[in-house]
Amino acid sequence: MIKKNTQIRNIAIIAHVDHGKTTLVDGLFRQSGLFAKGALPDRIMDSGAIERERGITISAKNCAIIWKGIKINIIDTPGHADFGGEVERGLSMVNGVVLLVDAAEGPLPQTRFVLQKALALELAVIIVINKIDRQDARPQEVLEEVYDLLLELNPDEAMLEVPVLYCIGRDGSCGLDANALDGDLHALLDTMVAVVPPPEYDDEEPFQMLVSDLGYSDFLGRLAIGKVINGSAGTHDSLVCVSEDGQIPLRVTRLQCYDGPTFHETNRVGPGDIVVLSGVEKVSIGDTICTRDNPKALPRINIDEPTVAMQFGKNISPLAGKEGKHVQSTKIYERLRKEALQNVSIKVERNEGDDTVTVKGRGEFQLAIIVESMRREGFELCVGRPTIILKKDEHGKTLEPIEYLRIDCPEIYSGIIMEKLAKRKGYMLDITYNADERVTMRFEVPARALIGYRDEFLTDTRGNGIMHAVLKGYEEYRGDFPDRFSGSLISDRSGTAVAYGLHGLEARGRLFVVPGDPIYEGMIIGEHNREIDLTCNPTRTKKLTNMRAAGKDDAVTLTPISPMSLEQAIRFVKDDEYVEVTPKSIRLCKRMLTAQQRKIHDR
Ligand SMILES: Nc1nc2c(ncn2[C@@H]2O[C@H](COP(=O)(O)OP(=O)(O)OP(=O)(O)O)[C@@H](O)[C@H]2O)c(=O)[nH]1
Ligand SMILES: [Mg+2]
Repeated sequence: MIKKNTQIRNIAIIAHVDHGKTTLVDGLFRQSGLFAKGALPDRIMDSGAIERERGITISAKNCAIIWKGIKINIIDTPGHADFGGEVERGLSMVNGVVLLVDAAEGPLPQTRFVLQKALALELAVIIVINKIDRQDARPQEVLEEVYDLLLELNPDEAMLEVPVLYCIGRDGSCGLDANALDGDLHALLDTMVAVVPPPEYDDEEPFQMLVSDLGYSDFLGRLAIGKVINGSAGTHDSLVCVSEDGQIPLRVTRLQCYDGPTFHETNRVGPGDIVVLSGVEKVSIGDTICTRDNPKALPRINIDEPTVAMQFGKNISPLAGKEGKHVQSTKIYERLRKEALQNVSIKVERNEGDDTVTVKGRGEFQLAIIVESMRREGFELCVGRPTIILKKDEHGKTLEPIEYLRIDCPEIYSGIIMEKLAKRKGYMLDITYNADERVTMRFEVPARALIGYRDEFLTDTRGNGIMHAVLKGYEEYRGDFPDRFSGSLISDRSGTAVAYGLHGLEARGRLFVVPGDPIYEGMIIGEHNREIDLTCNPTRTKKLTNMRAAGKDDAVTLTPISPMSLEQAIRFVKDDEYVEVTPKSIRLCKRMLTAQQRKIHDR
């Protein structure tokens, strides 16, 4: 018989990036009496080092609070589109979502993506118009926009009955009336309990748990995290993990449940709860853990396909091995394979013949974060330019993803933007002239155009432009255009960069190195003004004559350079170039280091 576990609610918080999900979870912790204000750092769920540094959520994480005797398991999800797989994974555990929408920005592309996923799973929705303390907040207009989006995604009048709350997540305050908040978050918690259905289970089925996340503890080893769909299990039970390639017997060594941002041990777990089970080493996300007598796999979690691919390989530079401790390609492959176990939206394929690995994911930012984690762990590696994964239709025609791109910027920059997007096979749809001499332009552009263009856009608009892209769909390939409309300045020898040599090159383009930097043959030391590559000698010193003293002539003044971030470097390199990444340095180089090799290849 189908029953309900009325003691539990499972809820995910979803939104576009930065709309305040993680901050709201802090507020919910405080409201439930877990922590007093100021007792903990802000955004406690952003526990990863990179998450804290960048102030963004990268992986979806579970936590739990007790509200009026009911346990609410909450999943804080990331809002950045590249981590969309994490949202899909998180939604596999819940019956309802809180859709946060920034009261000034309104619904943005990722709001649509996450809401679409939630509606497809028929989850209960609670709308929270957040950050109504913003000076530019326009809560009523934003609510209308959210209704429009809801009705567009699900044209059913019932959508207008969805509960709406107004909120200042940062102050831990919400209410039904935007002009009179309650001063706390009880209304949101009450709504969660009232609106989100409790998890259902079949009391005739034996234990079944769907693994939706993996963790690791030095003490307990691998942790399988997920929702108990049916039945119950206790510590020391003998169970089986049904994976894609067979059944793995296991004995439960420990069971834990979420308690605030951490967990507590328990002897028995029941249906509907989200639990942490230890005792199985070889487990993947999507596996079912169930009884040995009646092993029945649940449907695996559905995740959208990867859209971007990037090559990872060992560091080919002559400076390899000086700054990192893991340098061999087998180590790199092993590390990436482990990543794919934890990270449902990435796929890792070893390339026969050339010792490299292709990693496929949902965006170049997601892949850059993997590179960043690896360099912090002491890896050295080379990575190539991210490329968009193309598809073929049933007639064998090549298709590519096309994005709707919305740009908002001062009118004076509209010309250069139109010109650059036209060169990248983008079509303009319309332009509106707004107040304060700004324009809103809409384009359809190939996704591959946006990889390098984002950085140029920021430079071209002096940081005054905003762009948002959302996938339109796959269309016929629009033809080739260069990855980048400039060439590279390539060092023709190894040595050390010298002020005199660099000064002579400044007229040729934008330099990436400063005097004293180590240089090697094939290293890219700058961006050439023209479309072709130029080899040069950045180690050149002034010829000494017996007439003058050397010291005086070396005192040239160079234009200051801003070092490239890892993400900028990845988006900058062309197909035949690599980014060399070590724990301490980011350098760029040609895949073929010597001029001779490159010449032979070009013939
Ligand atoms: N004005 C205002 N700012 C807020 C409020 N809540 C959060 N913020 C700010 O919004 C920014 C983003 O907050 P987060 O909680 O990290 O947003 P998020 O939705 O978790 O972001 P991602 O997980 O990266 O998608 C931070 O700078 C917060 O301080 C609020 O109620 N009012
Ligand atoms: Mg967050």
